[in-house]
Amino acid sequence: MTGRISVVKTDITTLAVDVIVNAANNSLLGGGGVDGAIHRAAGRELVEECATLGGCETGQAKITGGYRLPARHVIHTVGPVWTGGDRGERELLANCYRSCFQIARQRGLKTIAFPAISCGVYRFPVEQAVETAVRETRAELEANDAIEEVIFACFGDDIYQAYLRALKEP
Ligand code: AR6
Repeated sequence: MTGRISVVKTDITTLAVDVIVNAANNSLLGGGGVDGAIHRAAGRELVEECATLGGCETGQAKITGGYRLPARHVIHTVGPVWTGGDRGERELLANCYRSCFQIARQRGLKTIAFPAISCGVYRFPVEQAVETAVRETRAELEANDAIEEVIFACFGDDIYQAYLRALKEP
């Protein structure tokens, strides 16, 4: 299973995969962090398509084209803001991964790259977020042979190391 999971230190906007995931906000109209980077690299057609989508609820996901990105598509998902863990944050984050995989399955997308959803401005504890990402990805790969590769794109060393640790766990 781990053979289909890669952890790389990279800017997600450089990846030529079927789809990259954006850690967006409920408006889907852009923002800072990875969201800002994806919108800058994709060009203004991306925000124009996003504006037709009517926003997105936390834990859900919506797909657009990739425009000037090397990736063919972008799945925009909205992670939870961490407020201590008693407002369903863990389940909402798991729902983000499930929603993204559901779209990938429906569209036949085989290579998918994730940023560390909610681990920046939304302040989700990194170890717990990474554990959720790995658990949901393993469950998907077990159930879905069609996905060829899942890449965890890490911007910082702390997140990169956290993924390596989580993937060592059975
Ligand atoms: N490639 C890969 N990872 C990146 C990149 C990049 N180019 N840029 C940042 N990261 P964040 P969130 C990492 O804050 O916590 C936005 O304003 C970053 O180091 O982008 O889900 C949205 O509009 C961190 O590990 O997303 C929302 O309002 C991870 O991506 C809000 O931020 C996520 O950090 C969403 O907050």
